Amino acid sequence: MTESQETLSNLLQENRRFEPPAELAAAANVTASAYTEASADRLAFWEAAADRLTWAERWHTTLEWEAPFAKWFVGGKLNIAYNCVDRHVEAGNGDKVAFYWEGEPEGDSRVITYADLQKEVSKAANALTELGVGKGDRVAIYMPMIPELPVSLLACARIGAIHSVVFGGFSASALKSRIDDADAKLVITADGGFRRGAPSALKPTVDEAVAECPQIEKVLVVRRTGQDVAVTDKDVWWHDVVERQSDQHTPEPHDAEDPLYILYTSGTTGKPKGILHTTGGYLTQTAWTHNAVFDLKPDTDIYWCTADIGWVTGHSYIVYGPLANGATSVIYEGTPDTPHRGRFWEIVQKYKVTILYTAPTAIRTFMKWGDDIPAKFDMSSLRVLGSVGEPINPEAYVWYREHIGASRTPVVDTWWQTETGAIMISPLPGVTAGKPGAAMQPLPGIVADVVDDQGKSVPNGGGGFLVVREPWPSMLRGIWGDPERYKETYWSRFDGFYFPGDGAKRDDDGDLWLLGRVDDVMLVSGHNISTTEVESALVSHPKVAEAAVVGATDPVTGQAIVSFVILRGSAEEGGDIAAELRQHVAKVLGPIAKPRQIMVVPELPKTRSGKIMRRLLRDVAENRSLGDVTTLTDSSVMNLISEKLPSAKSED
Ligand code: 6R9
Repeated sequence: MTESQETLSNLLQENRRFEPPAELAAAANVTASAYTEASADRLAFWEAAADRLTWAERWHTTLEWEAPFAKWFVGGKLNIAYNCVDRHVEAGNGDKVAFYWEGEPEGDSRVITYADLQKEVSKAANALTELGVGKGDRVAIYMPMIPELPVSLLACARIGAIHSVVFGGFSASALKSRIDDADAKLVITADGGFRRGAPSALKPTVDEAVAECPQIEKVLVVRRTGQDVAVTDKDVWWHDVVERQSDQHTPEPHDAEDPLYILYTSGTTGKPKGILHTTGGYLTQTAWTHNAVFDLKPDTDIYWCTADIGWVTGHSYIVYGPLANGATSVIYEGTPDTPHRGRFWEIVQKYKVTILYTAPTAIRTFMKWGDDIPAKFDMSSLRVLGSVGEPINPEAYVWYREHIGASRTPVVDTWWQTETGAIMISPLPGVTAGKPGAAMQPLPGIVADVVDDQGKSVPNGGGGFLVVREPWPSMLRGIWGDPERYKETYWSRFDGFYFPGDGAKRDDDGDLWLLGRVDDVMLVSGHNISTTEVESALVSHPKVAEAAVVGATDPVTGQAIVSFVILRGSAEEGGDIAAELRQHVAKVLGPIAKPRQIMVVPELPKTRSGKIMRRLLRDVAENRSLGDVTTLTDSSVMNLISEKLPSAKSED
């Protein structure tokens, strides 16, 4: 094979290995035999996973597959809220804590048991019915991270209404377009939430959106901050309508393929896609993976996923998976630096958190803030750490394991998407010898592969496109209202395979490494180089906390690598840091991956869920005017970066 035919270069070598702790391995929920069982009979494996749930009626057909449309557990009936709440109360666990809720203002906390949750969800379900919401109706939810948010999701699920959660940081026009696309009839919101030490209003944004959405009949408003709000004739207060309801409600069984929710993902361009998830398969896989990947022991673990419920990670791993498993979870309303940069570790210490699930962007921020901050807290309760959202750079993985997990805890790097509904590729903490930066192997029951541009599997040591070869229970059932776009987006690139849009490599041992979006891959002198590998090489330098790289047009090499780096708290910008980092990358990955340009910046542009937005950095690198910045967490970041440009070092 000539170099120009290679699909994606494999440059990064990593030799560190972390065996599972013996104690964890000996008591693990899932052992290596799960892989052999699932490969011997995949459908029987998923049937056993579905049997962990309580069904009102058993399915007659495990899978109906008319590519690309899947139906799982056909004929089965169950109620998701019953599975997540009532059945635990019936089993005698009503006094068990479902959520330790921690508000951002210190001292503002609530403890919610499964019995409390059953009452709250029943009242909310009764209120939704009174407000005219029925099975199949769409409900838009635009809320801060308060207990009424999971209660609202579960109340919708209980009555068979379809929720569409819109992240509380989105604009009025983003909210309006999502209300319109799903044709929602009710909005659930709050006056505001607490963020960065101050009340942050939500209701005015809802008012602006709803003013242009005649299909919205009512807006149900939780009083959280006590801010002044304008009251419109559609508004009803949660404390008026929900509180007076009966706390008894009989859950109806729903069909396994009844819709559960829509969640919009923006993708890189165009109109947001309303990803549709259904009932039986979704709960089966979220519950199974939560039990397996985090080795959840519901009687003793305290589990904390730091995502916002507005993202799929919050749907699957704060609400549905953990509750189906009867877990005790922490929910935190606010930001990690309020009122101080040790807030997360203070929460771990306070609740004796045993399992922590967070994102690489957060881990790199903690690295930047310095090792001394987590060192001040007692985090000896932790036993499993998870990562999701972006590739985790090997150095960030090792830092996480060492400074948060005291070099004891396994780190599970979990790859999945809004579309996949649940974790697809991940180590198992009691089975896998982890490699920093690798998601390792598809979970039992998942058939994934890395292929070249012709759809042929690449050999060990090769890179290419990640695909999923067989349907899985929690897969998206389509894009709301647009089956053609569903086929085109996910099923047209490789015949018969699901294409998630990510690049990956299979290392010499056959383990998988995720290499970022294929749209971001750089073509340098005929080599396809992933942004992830160059970023990880930069982050492996002791002075670098975070890095983003993009390809910019270059007269000689086609594209050249341009890097943006944030230095660690302790590192000084002085000296010729650019030359030092360029040399370092050349040493780690080889001269082909040496960046043309390195810019030290104070911040990087991120989406509201914390993923680096390379598209905007490409505009900067190519001296173009900036594209759409409305999905940025903080649009002033781009000004900070542009101001730094004159000091950018360009060589070669
Ligand atoms: C769960 C979630 C999905 C995209 C996905 C990929 C990236 C997520 C990752 C990862 C490498 C991981 N991604 N987890 N890349 N390693 N462990 O993040 O869903 O917001 O839909 O994003 O995120 O590029 O395709 P979503």
